[in-house]
Amino acid sequence: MRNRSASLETVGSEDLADKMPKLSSLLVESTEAGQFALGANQQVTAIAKLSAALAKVQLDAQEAKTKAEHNTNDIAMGLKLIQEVKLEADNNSQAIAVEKSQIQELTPAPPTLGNAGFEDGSITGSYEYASVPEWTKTGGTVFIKSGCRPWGGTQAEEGSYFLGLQRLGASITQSVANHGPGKTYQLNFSSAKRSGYDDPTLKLYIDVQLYTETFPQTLSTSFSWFSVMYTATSSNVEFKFENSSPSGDRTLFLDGLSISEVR
Ligand SMILES: [Ca+2]
Repeated sequence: MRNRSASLETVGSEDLADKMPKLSSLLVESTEAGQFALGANQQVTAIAKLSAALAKVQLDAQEAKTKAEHNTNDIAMGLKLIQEVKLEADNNSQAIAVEKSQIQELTPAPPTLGNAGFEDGSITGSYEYASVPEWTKTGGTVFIKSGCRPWGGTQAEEGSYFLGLQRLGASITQSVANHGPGKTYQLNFSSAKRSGYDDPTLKLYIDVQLYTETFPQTLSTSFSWFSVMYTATSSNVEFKFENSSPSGDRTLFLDGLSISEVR
């Protein structure tokens, strides 16, 4: 669950100890998962964990207060529980009471393509056939420096490099997490063709579904923007760009990929 907590926004803060006796007892008795209700509509599943360090540090005091911040990975539904607990130790027993709880809503990190502008993978001053970090590739994938003469002098859409898928079957694939199931997104990319060669065609797959096999217009040797809408069915969505041209050198240029949510 990487990139889960990009930022925190407080949506509620109140003394919930009385409302969560079950959680309080869980904190004392075990580290098992507990499920409890918050308000009328919110159901939060939390694994109530107190770190060993917290207990060791505090339990030798007669009374101590501290704040326990639970691992965000243990909180379902994008909510984070922060609790202020009081730890008391007497001769025979150790007790932990929840004094104050605060619920924070995690703002999930947006789905983001890695190496989306192909700036990572080569430092060539002209062009270089290479694997593409963050992507799984097949066939001829070539990093091309912006303005490189042997590739027609095309300027990168962004940064210093763009990627060429040289022939039929050349492809790059990447799975991107952090989508909201059921939400609609737009995949944006910029594309161009190699100067002096026939037009390439593109197969764009999103979660195995073929979205397009040709471009809506003849590709230019200068980059142009394209976009495709899709609806996520799970957090992970796989993107595959594949050169589907007839045989011969019909290099397809890609640069400036991004994902934006459609609201
Ligand atoms: Ca670039």
